[in-house]
Amino acid sequence: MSKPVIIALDWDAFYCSVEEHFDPRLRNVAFAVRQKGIVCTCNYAARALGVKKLQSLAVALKTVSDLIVVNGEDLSRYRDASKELWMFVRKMVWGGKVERLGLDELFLDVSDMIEYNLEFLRESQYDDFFFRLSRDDETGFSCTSAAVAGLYATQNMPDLTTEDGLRLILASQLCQHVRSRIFTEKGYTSSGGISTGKVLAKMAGAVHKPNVQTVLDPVFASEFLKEKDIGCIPGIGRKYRANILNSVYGSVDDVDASVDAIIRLVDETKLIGLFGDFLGKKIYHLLHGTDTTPVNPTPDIPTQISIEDTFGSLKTLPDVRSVLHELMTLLYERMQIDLMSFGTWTAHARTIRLSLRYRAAAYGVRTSKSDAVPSVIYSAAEKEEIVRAVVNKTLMPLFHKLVAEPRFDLALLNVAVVNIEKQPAFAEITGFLGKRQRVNDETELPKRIEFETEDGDDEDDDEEGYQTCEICGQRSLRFAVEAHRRFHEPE
Ligand code: DCP
Ligand code: MG
Ligand code: MG
Repeated sequence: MSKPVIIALDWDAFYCSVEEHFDPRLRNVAFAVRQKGIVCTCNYAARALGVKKLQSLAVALKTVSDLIVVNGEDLSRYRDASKELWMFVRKMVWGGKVERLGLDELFLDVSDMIEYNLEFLRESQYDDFFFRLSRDDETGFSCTSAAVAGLYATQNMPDLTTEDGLRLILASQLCQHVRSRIFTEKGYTSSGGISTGKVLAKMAGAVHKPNVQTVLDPVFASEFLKEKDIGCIPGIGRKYRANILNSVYGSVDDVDASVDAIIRLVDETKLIGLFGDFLGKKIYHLLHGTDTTPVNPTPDIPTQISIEDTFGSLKTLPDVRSVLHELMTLLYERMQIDLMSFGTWTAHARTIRLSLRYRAAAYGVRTSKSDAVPSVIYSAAEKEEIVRAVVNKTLMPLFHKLVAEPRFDLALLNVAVVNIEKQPAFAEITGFLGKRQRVNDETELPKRIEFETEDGDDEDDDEEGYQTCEICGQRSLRFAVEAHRRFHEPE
């Protein structure tokens, strides 16, 4: 069995690109998109001037005093653009094997498209040939197998003399074609990564940005990974990084967190001891570039949407309430991404479920209770109000039904919506991306948002109540910080 061929796409400065579609004059200026006091992203012109993603707005304005700032708190236009781009790309991939990750990333499993086209390449004696995008008609594009389209992640290009190398070279041509169609037909630039797994493809795609694609032959995976901090491997992240470093060095500070160092010190057995069988093996493969998690095509409407968090120990009702508030906020945002199109709920979830695991319970043993999804979720009320209502009227009562005793000690909370049905009234709505908003040249660019911050150097704690954990860097709402801090405490 040959290895799968995966393309990862990530839209460049995504929220900025969406804003530029609404106001094309933004294309020519440095600007940032803000949410609360944070620059959630900025365009590449602003990055060239020193503005950074996820910087506090106060700091960004110190760097570029006349920075244009656009309010990005209403996610609906980003959600709609994201969905439209996903649908567009999905039509180009056989079997619709496209998985969405968040709003701006896609994984395409193009293995069978590449396999089929390898034959035509052989027929053409490994010369220029016609890449067929369809089995039934003659759509496709001319390409050459002699060179990689785009750049490569290490010093070496894929080996043209091996079948795996050839597959990646064909996939790079396909990726180029897909990206160029996205640009010409939808007006979005993207960065692409091409490899034999999702994680390697995603990491390769991040090497050269923006509007560039990068190939990584897995033969060079260990060379590619060896100097990287283990925390930048998607799927490891800060939490597991801290666990690994603490177990190896007894500290997370001033230690060698490179992949090379860690794989010398930690073998598979040790990782299984730290994280359990499933996660331990997964982390082992992530560190060795051999993760084989398949592309899981995102359905039009998911069967369930679920958000959870784990804790060292969660013991008090106020902590439970604050965690539920955080989880419900994330769940509501996910529901909006997955179940809304162009401002309309195209599907409703009927049931909401709260699950938990006691600290003393065996791994995988959960208890849960469900209730009807309250109608407030689909109302026009503000997010904060909706979340508060669901926590108070549905989730806390469910929690009390699940946990009758005054003393408890929890290791996991999960909130999910299930029983998701398409709204019968929903008719296909065509998108806005093809249309450019008419702009009156007389109108001015968006005014800089007047935004007062206490003198802006304190990036750790913003006035909206977020605080950054000094141990792992996670941003939590202030009321959740206590619960989060306890997570770091030794048991
Ligand atoms: N985003 C956010 N908060 C975060 C991370 C991202 O609101 N903590 C939003 C803003 C981004 C979008 O998600 O536009 C996609 O995130 P990326 O990390 O892919 O960043 P960009 O697409 O903006 O830039 P890049 O060109 O680096 O991919
Ligand atoms: Mg992006
Ligand atoms: Mg991204």
